[in-house]
Amino acid sequence: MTVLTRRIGGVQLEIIVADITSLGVDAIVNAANSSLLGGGGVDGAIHRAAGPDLVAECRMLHGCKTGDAKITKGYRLKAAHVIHTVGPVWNGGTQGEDDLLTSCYRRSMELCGKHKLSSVAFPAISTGIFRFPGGRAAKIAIDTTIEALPAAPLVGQVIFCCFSETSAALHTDVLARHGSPC
Ligand code: AR6
Repeated sequence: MTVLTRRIGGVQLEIIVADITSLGVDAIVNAANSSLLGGGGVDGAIHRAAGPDLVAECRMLHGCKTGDAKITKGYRLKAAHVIHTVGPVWNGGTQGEDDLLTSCYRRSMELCGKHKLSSVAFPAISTGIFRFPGGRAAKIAIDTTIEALPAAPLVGQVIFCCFSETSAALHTDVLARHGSPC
């Protein structure tokens, strides 16, 4: 379900409520852990939908630091690629959590640029098992992604794929202040 669509230059930014594993975009972003070997939440759902070849490729990546991102193929997913990023665990906000979450979105967009991707979908990184406050995370997600659009010049569609109406409302508050209606 599409909640809000905005246009910035040639880029369409959308907030939707959906299961990210169902999306046929160039890349879906995974809120992974530093092992990259799977887990719960959206990470578990992506690995289940992609099948066992995904974890086999992930094993060859030798993990990922918090705030960084790595790319694999999408295997049985409709998405051609998965960008695995590791968000921070929320510890009250004094352990560099904002900067690390910012880095997740920036590094993911840089990978979109490097691999010449044209569409990408993000989940609300760190806001589940890692307990990052949803409103604070939504502002970082949208502001950082918009700032990073020049790093991914072929991207024409960015989806913020929320898993609840509450999360979508938090993202809508932020995105409504940017760009123009479609
Ligand atoms: N589609 C879209 N969003 C989803 C889906 C889905 N299928 N499933 C959950 N979400 P979380 P984190 C939302 O916990 O907080 C794993 O064990 C969810 O509602 O998946 O970054 C990893 O291995 C929330 O809004 O990720 C790590 O150990 C958002 O996705 C750890 O969890 C992120 O929630 C990462 O925790």
